[in-house]
Amino acid sequence: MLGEMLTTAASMRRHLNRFMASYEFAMQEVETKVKILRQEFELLNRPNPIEHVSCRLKTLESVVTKARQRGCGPSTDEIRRVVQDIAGVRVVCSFVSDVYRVQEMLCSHADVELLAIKDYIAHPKPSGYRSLHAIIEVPVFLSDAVISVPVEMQFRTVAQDFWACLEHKIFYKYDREIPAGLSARLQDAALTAAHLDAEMERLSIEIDEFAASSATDAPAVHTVTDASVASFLELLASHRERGLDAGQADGTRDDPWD
Ligand code: 0O2
Repeated sequence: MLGEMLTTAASMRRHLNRFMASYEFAMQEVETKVKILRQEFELLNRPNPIEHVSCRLKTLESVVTKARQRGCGPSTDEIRRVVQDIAGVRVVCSFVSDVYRVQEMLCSHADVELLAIKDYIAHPKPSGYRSLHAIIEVPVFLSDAVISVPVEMQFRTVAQDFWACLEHKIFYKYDREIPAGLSARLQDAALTAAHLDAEMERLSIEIDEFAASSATDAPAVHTVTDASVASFLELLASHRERGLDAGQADGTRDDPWD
């Protein structure tokens, strides 16, 4: 009897480890997507809309608590379907327009399925909370199977993030019952943050317009240095020389870099 229980417990542990690992892998996949996007902007010398990215995985205990609250049975398939924020990736952007742009870029990847969107920027929560949430599903390739794993993505501006992090701390400090006076001040602060976002975006647009009107040349791609252009030209010259040696004296041979 005891032996049977131990075997069951061991197999349950393996199953739960695998279940939680699938979220860890999905989270890493999504984080990599954000990092690649960010690096692409940097490499191409384009203004980077992503300020920072962070990830969090719920503990198994809080997954179980949430599953219970949602009336979920003890099946991991059911929990996967019902509790969709076990893995979370937060992307903090410079401006509100970037929030929507980055969300669209990431959610349009061929391997990403968008399950739900909650726009708390267009429709802030009564607390004042503003963020764009997307529940997505990504494939996770395991040794013997491919599984679709949901990840909750939160997209917000730096100002919205500052507000949400502080409010979150206060929320827990007051054991989820923030006094009315403090709530009202937090709502005011959320509005102030929204005004700040709007003003910073207006300023940024004006600065971009000014830069565009006074620009004399297209920005150089920073990885292509003068030295690397020079070495390419040398290679081209030596290629031409070899072409002549090989009997292409008429110079009609196609230039591979043209
Ligand atoms: P944590 O610790 O950040 O994970 P749910 O919360 O999932 O049961 P719902 O309606 O599906 O309910 O989720 P919702 O409202 O979209 O919120 C999901 C997450 O958004 C929360 O996760 C918070 O991270 C964040 N959030 C939502 N509302 C507020 C708010 O008023 N203030 C702050 N600071 N954050 C908020 P968790 O699991 O609650 O917390």
